[in-house]
Parts: sequence; C-alpha cells; structure tokens
Amino acid sequence: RFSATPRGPEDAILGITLAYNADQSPHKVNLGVGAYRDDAGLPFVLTPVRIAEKRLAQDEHHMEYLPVIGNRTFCDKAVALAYGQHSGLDMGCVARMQTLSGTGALRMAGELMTRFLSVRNGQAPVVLLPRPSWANHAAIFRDAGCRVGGYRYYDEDTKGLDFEGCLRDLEEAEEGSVVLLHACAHNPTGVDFGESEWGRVSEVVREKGMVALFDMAYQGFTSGDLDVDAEGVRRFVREGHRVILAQSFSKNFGLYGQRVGCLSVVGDSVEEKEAVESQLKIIARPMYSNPPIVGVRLVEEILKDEKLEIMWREEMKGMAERIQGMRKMLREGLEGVGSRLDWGHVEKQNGMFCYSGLTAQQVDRLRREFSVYLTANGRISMAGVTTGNVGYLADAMHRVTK
Ligand code: PLP
Ligand code: TYF
Repeated sequence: RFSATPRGPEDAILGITLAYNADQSPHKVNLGVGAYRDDAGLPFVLTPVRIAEKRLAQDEHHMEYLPVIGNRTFCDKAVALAYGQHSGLDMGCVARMQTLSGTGALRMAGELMTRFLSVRNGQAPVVLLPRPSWANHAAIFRDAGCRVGGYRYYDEDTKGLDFEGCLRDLEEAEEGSVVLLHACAHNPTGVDFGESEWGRVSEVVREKGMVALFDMAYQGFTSGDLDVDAEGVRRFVREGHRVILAQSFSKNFGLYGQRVGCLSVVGDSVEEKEAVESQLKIIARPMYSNPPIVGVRLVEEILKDEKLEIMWREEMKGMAERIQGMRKMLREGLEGVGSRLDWGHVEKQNGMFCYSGLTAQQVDRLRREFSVYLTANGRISMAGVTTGNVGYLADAMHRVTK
C-alpha cells in the first residue's frame, strides 16, 4: 500500500549525528547538533536534575495523566523565569500551556494563529523568520497552516547583524504579520540584537501592528544569566506588546529528551486568557492528548527549592562559560597555527553556535579529510568543542581555509 511512498531526506542537523556515528576515526568531532557536552565531550546531566530525580523516585503516585493544559505549577514557574517576578504583567491575562518542548510550543502557537489570529482577507497569517533561522522553523509554521516569509538579519560580510536590512524588511512587511524573534543566542548565527536594536524593533512592530512571537530556546546561554538573556522579551512586555512566547528547557536544564516546554500568550483580559487556553486544549486533544509528566516535575522541583535553583543557575552559567572559553581557545588556536584570516567573530558571537563563514565545500573537506562534522551552512556547535579537540579543530579549519 505504501510502495509508492517516496523516501524523504533526513533532518539536515540530526542527520549529521548519523554520519558521525558511522565514522571510525579516533579523531572524529561532532559539531552538528546543538546539544551541550562537557569538556570530556560527554552529555551532561545537571546536579540539581539528578537530585530532583531521586526525590521524584520516592513519590509512588506519579503516573497519572496530567490535565491537557499541563502541569500548572511548572507553567507558572516557567513564565516567571521568562517575564521576571516584577514584570508588571497581570498574570491573570497570560494564557499558558505545557508543551512538547520548544518545538511543540512553536507548533501550538502556529496552530492557534491559523485558527484565531485576526487577519485581513481571510488569508492565513504570515510568520516572518530571520534569514537565516533554525531550519525547523519554516516547516513548523508551514505545517501549522501559516504562510512563511522572512526578514534580513545576518550580514555575511561583517558576520554580524544586517540591521538596516532588517528594519527595512519589517517596515515593508504586511500589516499584522507575525515576527519571529530569537529571544537570545540566535540559532544558527550567534548574532543577537543589542539594547538599542531591541528598542527600534519594538517600535517598528508597534507601528506596523505586528505580533511578536519569541522563540526562547537558549535562555542563559548568551550571558550566563537567565535574567539578562530575557531582556528582549521583558522589554517588549514593558512596552505593551502582547507577545507570544515559546520556551524550551532542553538546553538550559539539559532535559532534551524529556520534552519540557511552555507556550504563553499575553492577552488583554481574563476572558481572553481563558478562551485562548480553552482553544489550546482543543488543539492538543486530538494530537497528543496529554503532555508528559516527568521532565516538568524535575523543573518544578528545582524551581520550588531555593537551594536547587541556585545550584541550577550556577551550573547553567558554567555551561555558558565553558562555551565562551572554547570560543576564545578556538580563535587563539586558529591564530596560533598561522591563519591570517580574521576569526574575531568566533569569539564575539553568542550562545551555542558559531556561524563560522566556512563554505559548504570547506565543510565537506572537514568531514572527508578530518572527520569533523558540522552543518553545510558552516555552523559550528561550540558545545562540541573541548580542550581535548580544540587544537585539532583549529588546525583542520586552518588547512581547509588557507
Ligand atoms: N528553537 C530553536 C531556535 C532551537 O534551536 C531549538 C532546538 O533545540 C528549538 C527551538 C526547540 O528545541 P526543543 O524542541 O528540543 O525544545
Ligand atoms: O539546531 C540545533 O542543533 C538544535 C537541536 O530537528 C535540534 O536546535 C536540531 C534539529 C532538530 C531538533 C533539534
């Protein structure tokens, strides 16, 4: 019956790991997927997560279904982390739902928008993505029934922000468009808005009657401080935007496979909040019915216990600092092996990724000649760089770029 089914391609990012796993070289390095590794190159489970897990194991009655909307305490803690304790927001007007991590939150937002966002001409809402953006974004919003567009963001020449282009594209966008903004640690470029840029974007979004949809998958990874990294979102809220926010706790709690996330939608009234939550439940029910129970309980346990929370914030900062240290070592390493190119951006960019500027051809050589694996767009997951492999990596990068 399915004999005519065409075989589809692997996910461009997750497919890298498959190729890496098949490689026999003892020097092989996986810089594909954005998942944190410690300095030994191993996955890292945070200490407070381990402690919370042990506590959870004592609880004998935790296999029941959650409500469709999810674990309320978790959702309250999640939104407090993003918006801050003193946001001035009337939390009674903020709809929120536990989601299947960041991806699930974005998809639920897309589904909600195609059904209920008031748009003119009866057309599907248009979601504008930064160019480039996380590869999955376009597919998520397309499959949710949105139209997908883009705005200029990254400047290849300066390896920084194309802010002129960004503003021009937003100014010329369709009235009422939804603008997707990476809250911090932009994936894949590592280039974020600064304070003044956030201010201008906020103005343009208001002037054009647009909706800001924040994707916050790396809170903590730009500065090491969760509050500092939330400043873009918080500013929009302070300036009166009714934002939509997709939070992922995959990276900052290291809970990747647990699928821990939260969608929140800032509204004007309690009635609006309740209506939005009722519709989110109606969307989730025929898709997956109830969200998973364990990951959110771990986060809840940590955020309910001051000691664990402090420990978590410290280890989170430690991850960000290790990555920052690797950026410095990689840049110095490249200079040390005699590269004459400017690698300043390796150190300047934020978060988990370095948008190296390596061409698809150079990436291909890295893979074939050095067993160094990264995506064809030249994105390096800095989380895979360690004191043990940074020298090898710098040398390999120099050889393919000289
Ligand atoms: N948004 C961005 C920009 C990401 O890089 C990711 C990937 O981790 C996600 C969202 C969602 O990830 P998850 O579904 O694991 O939370
Ligand atoms: O960009 C990344 O590497 C992370 C992880 O389909 C990821 O966001 C990549 C692809 C994917 C899901 C997660």
